Parts: sequence; C-alpha cells; structure tokens
Amino acid sequence: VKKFETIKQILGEDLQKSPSHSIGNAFAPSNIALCKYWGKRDQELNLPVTSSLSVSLGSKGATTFLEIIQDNHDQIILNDVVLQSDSPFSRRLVTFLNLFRSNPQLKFKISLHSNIPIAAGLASSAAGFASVIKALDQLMGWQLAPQHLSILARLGSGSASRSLWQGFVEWHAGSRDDGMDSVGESLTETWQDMCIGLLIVSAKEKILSSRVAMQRTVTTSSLYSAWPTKVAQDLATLKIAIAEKNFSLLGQTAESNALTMHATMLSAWPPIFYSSPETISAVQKIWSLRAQGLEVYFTQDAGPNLKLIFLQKDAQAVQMNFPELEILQPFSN
Ligand code: 2P0
Repeated sequence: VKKFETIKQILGEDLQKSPSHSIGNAFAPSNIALCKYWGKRDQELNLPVTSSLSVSLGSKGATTFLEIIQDNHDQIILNDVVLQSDSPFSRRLVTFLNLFRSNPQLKFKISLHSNIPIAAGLASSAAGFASVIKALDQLMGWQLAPQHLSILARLGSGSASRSLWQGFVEWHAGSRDDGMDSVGESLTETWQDMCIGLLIVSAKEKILSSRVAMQRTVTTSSLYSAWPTKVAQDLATLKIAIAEKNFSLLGQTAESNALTMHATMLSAWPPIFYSSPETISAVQKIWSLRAQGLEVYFTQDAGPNLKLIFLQKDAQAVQMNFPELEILQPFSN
C-alpha cells in the first residue's frame, strides 16, 4: 500500500499510461558499499536506518531485456535459464513488476544477465533491480530522472537505490515516512587508480539472505544501537578520504565499517556468522601483508567472499599474493 503511494507521487497519471515501447533494454552496475546499509526503519519501502556509501563497478553488473508478451504470466530468464514461477527470485521480481503494470493483463518476458560471478555475492539484487527499473522506464516511456528511478529501484531492494550511477554513490537515509528523501546521489569525485579485487573463497549458497539477517540484527542484537553512530562517523571520514585522496583513511574506514557490521550480526540471536574458515585465513593474510607494508584492505558483505581494496601501483603485488583475485578498476573501464 505504501509502495503505491510512493509510485503515485513519482509517476502520477503516467501510472495508467500504456507502454510506449514494446521492449526495454538497460544495464546497471553492481555496487560495493564502503559504508554499509544494515537495518531498515521501514520494511515495506526498504527505508534504511542509516545512510550508506558505495562504489559502482563499471561494466560489471546486470543487463535486463524486457519485452511485452501475449501470455497470462510473466516469463523470467536468469543468465539464459528459464526460472520456475515459484522460485524466490521469480516471486520477488513479479511482485516488483506488479507495482508498475498499467493493467493486470500486461505481462513481460524479463531476461536478466549478470556478468559477475553469482558466487561473488555481487550478482545481488542491487544491479538486478536497478537494471529492471531502467528497462521499465524505457518500455513505459516514463523518462524519469535517475533520482526517481533510484527511489523506485529501492522498492525492489534497498541497495539497488545506489546502482543508478557509476562511481561513488551516497544513499541518503532520509527522514520522511514516505521515503521521498531516501535516494541515491552521485558524488562528483573520482579515484582513477582505485582497484577492487573480488576474492571468491567459497562458491556455496548463502546461509541466510541479507534481508532476513539485517532484520534479525535490528531486533535482537544488543550491539545494534551503536551502529548508527559508527555509520555517521565513517560516512564523514570516507568523504574526507575521498576529497583528499587519502587512501589509508579510506581503506581503514571501509574495513572497520564492515567488521563492525559483522560484529552486530555476531551478537544477534540466533547468531549470524557469514565467514568461512577460508574467509578468516584471507583476512589474516591481508593483515599480515599490511604489517609488511602492502596497503591492501577488505570489505565483506552478507557472504563469505571478500572484496579487496588497493591502489593500481600495488595491483601486481596483491595479485601475486591472491592469484585467483579478479581485479576491477571502477573508475577506468
Ligand atoms: C550493503 N548489503 O550496503 C549491505 C551490506 C549487504 C551487506 O545492501 O532487503 O539486498 O533488498 O533491501 O539491498 C544487501 O541488502 O537488502 C546489502 P533488501 P539488500 O551493500
């Protein structure tokens, strides 16, 4: 119900308009949070407790091809595999599309392609929902500004609100109940020689979705009350680090932010621990490399894999220590 109110505010009468094109086709990048989104103040609108800050991954992300079909149900294809209509991903996508159908008979073929290994924990919902809303914008002929698309993408998945732009993006928590001020904003600064390395330590399925995990953390973790203060400090520090190109400050802040998020999960009940033994050895290796003077930091999301953060000048040394690392340059591809 609240979702429709938001959509009506953005689309107005356009909501009833029939599609202007029969297809839509759009790409959206994945994003990695340097300051994490962990906890909602509204579960229906995916309104976060705090703001967050991410870096988008250039050409790594999801492409959605959307087509109107004459059928009585949607057809969903993920990386060329037709999904069962009762699979969790299909249900979530159909529920999202239901918000935007100008009439209930309007059915879609939705083909999503991700060029990021699913196991990286990056083929996450963010790039998916952002690319779906961009493809819908084309098909429906809304011609919305990215800020409005960010608000709509958030209704599918919180972190999708940050995937409407490349580069550094801040998702403002906002304070309104309708979420109209909970929107992504692109930062003007870039960082040409920043590298992100994807370290896949385990290709196993997630033990628990981030949606369930963050809610459990909010309701049961005694450490959660410290999280908003930590985020406020880290956001301010990250912006200084980005403005001054202080890489040590950026790396330390991002790593500490991720570890604090995981600490709130450890104190939830039942406890949530996304790290595997391989994660822990990789973390210890990173710390040991740093002690030897190699400036490499990590961040970790709702899974066992790590994202390493380092500068181009150290890429070779980092790659030597982690031969399986896939290195991305978010600002130069
Ligand atoms: C982030 N994560 O900031 C945090 C850090 C995971 C760990 O945003 O329920 O898939 O769809 O709003 O966006 C993943 O959570 O959750 C996420 P929903 P979402 O990247």
